[in-house]
Amino acid sequence: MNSKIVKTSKFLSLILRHKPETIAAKLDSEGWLSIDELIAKSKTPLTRELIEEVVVTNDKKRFTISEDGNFIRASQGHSINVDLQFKAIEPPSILYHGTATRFLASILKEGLTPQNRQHVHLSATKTTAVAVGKRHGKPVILTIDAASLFKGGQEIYLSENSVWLTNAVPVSAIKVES
Ligand code: HQG
Repeated sequence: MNSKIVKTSKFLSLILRHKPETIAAKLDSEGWLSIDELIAKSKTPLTRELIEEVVVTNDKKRFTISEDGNFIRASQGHSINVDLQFKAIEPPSILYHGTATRFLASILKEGLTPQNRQHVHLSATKTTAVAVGKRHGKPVILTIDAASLFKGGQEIYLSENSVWLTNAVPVSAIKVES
């Protein structure tokens, strides 16, 4: 991806997941922002073509454009309070969470909690989990007993861009990969 696309993707993440107030914009309750408003308020040069290119080429498909083409939102990863109306579905029996070794003691004491985001993020593959963990330091993979969470009635969601999400994971459902 070229640097203009990467820069725009990071800008969209900031506005659509974390701080829309940076450009004095407000997301609706489901996280949508009008594309015209985004372009008008953005301080960096933004065009509809550039936005569409970011949406289509984004490695993790982080953003979605509404069916009518007028709105954009992030598919997951928010720290602000939005309701993406996820539907709970049955997860694979095992999911993975990549984290850094420095967080292990705390995680094994209190379980996984969303920290600054709305959900705990889980992956279907170890490879993704390693990449996620590396962002924080020396990676370590946790195996999550998603089947037992599901059987216990806990809601687990799959975002449009295939990230598994849940509210928290208790210590009893976590194993450290050796
Ligand atoms: C850790 C990226 C101490 C947790 C990725 C993680 C993902 C605890 C960190 C998405 C803890 C939070 C999310 C506890 C959890 N004590 N540490 N009790 N519970 N933690 O960035 O999962 O590129 O908010 O293990 O692909 O790393 O942004 O979450 O290390 O899907 O699209 O607290 O971000 O996607 O860090 O990553 P994050 P994450 P994007």
